[in-house]
Amino acid sequence: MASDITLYWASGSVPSWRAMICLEEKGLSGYNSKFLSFQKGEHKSEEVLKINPRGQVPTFKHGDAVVNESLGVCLYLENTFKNQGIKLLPDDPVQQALVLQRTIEVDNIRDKAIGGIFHYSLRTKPEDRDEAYLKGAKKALAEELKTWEGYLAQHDGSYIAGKDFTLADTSLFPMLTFVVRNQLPLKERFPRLASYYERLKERPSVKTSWPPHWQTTPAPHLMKDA
Ligand SMILES: N[C@@H](CCC(=O)N[C@@H](CS)C(=O)NCC(=O)O)C(=O)O
Repeated sequence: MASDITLYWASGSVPSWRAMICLEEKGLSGYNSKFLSFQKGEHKSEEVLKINPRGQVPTFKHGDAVVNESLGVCLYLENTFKNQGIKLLPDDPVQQALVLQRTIEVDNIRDKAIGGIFHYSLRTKPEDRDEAYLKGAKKALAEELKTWEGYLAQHDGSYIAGKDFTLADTSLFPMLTFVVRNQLPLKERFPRLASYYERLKERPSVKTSWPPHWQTTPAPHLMKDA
């Protein structure tokens, strides 16, 4: 039951958003939603550290079951609420493997966008930034997105692992939104990804769980020239 579930999450956390989309897709929108403020350090509170020693989000509880990795949370939800809401993992082993592959491959975008560009830019003073490094990092991100543009071409631009919405979309969409928010010119460079983004952003599970501060606070234009 949704009321037995608690999700600790933070606004702007891509993995938190993935878990939230999965909860919505599985028809569990009545879960206990515990918003944590990074600014106030609430993710390091005793309540969170007790069940997640890293003090990270998302942190998830369902009765006595505790799951801390966002992918673990989504797989747990799919297995526990198999016959409820949207089926996130197909039964066919070949299709399932593709969905899992795409789901895990999203880490390549994360490493390039968040690790390679976002964290570097925010943690390095403008005068200390290595512009040649940043240029290379942006090129690597653009190359990565080209691969995803190609994936969409294989499926007539519907969903990222085929004709149905799956776990892979719950992983890709939040990450893609992060990139769009940082002003990467998706429409000009990656038209299939751009129309995928436009379509999925209207999905009810996505709209209800959109990170609140992303609706009100602009991001630095870190990927404008990627
Ligand atoms: N692999 C984890 C990543 C979790 C993670 O890195 N969460 C970040 C926010 S996006 C966090 O809580 N950072 C605070 C910290 O590490 O202290 C997952 O997918 O759930």
